[in-house]
Amino acid sequence: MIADIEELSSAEAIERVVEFMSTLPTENGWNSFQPLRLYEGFWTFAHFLESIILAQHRFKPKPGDIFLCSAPKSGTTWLKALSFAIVTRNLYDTSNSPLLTKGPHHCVPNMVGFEYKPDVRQPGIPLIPTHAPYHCLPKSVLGSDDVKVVYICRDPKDAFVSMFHFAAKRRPKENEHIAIEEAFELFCLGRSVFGPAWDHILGYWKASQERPEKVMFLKYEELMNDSELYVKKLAEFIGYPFSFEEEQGGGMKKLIDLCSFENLSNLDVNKTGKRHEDDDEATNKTFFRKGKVGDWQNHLTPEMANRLDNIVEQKLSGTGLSFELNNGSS
Ligand code: PAP
Repeated sequence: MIADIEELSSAEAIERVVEFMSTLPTENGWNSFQPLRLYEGFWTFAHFLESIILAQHRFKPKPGDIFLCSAPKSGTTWLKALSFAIVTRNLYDTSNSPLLTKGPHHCVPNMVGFEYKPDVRQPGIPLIPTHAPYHCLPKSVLGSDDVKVVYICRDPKDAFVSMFHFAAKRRPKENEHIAIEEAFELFCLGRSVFGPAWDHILGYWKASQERPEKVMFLKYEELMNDSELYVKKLAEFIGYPFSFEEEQGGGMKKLIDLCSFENLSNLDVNKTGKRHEDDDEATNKTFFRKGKVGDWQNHLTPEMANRLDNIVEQKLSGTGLSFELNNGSS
């Protein structure tokens, strides 16, 4: 437990957090070069954790802030693109949106490096994305009536498969990638980035039940199945509702098309662009693979799928949440 870092200087706070992180349980995750640390019930990498802990204690919300939350590989890029397009649609149309020339992660950067930036928000854009579990959001946000939280989740089978491919692409070339069976075993034990996946989902699900006016819970599969319905709900929830004219005149549909997997993944910036200046190769494209519901069927055996389904079903039992839509047929 770390305490009393609210009033310290940035440098002192960072030092305290780094020192604290070195005391946390640490295990190899899916590779040996990026160990996972266990913090408040979740496994994650040190570079994520440092920002999460600092923000937990030191983040100052502004009225109108919107937190975009997700477990990795659950629709973060899509939610960022949609939310960015929604809140900036009075500044840009679909022919000059920054999304055409910058990746969604560039338009809406993560909170990583929280303490080093003068402001985590892009000028005029109240979107703050994070993979933090609900209970690890900034304390000032958990108690705030001014901040809205949107969470997107995805069937853990598809999220696992997506994460497995992502990790393979991002590993240093000299490192062999973990076998899918081994990664799956760790995932089922909860040992993955921001795992256990089901606890991440449940934290936000419960919060959305308790505070529906402040916490919105979306599913990747539902967004895919009926984009118009859920994008309309999203825009309303974050306080940027579509007008009747926008809805009927095709403005909303155009925005959905701009943010679709097909459109974004075919833009040059998302084929050859880098997320950070210091990346040595094109990284934007690693955020676009297939963009499908049910791709797990191509990578998991029926036994693996049953095992994960059973774990998730057991954990979600009695909560009112299920992934029944996501059987690969929707
Ligand atoms: P992140 O957590 O690292 O930011 P995230 O965006 O949550 O990743 O997940 C990436 C997945 O979303 C990929 O899924 P796949 O591996 O199963 O294909 C990616 O293809 C998918 N994705 C990215 N953009 C979109 C989009 N606009 N619409 C639908 N799916 C998308």
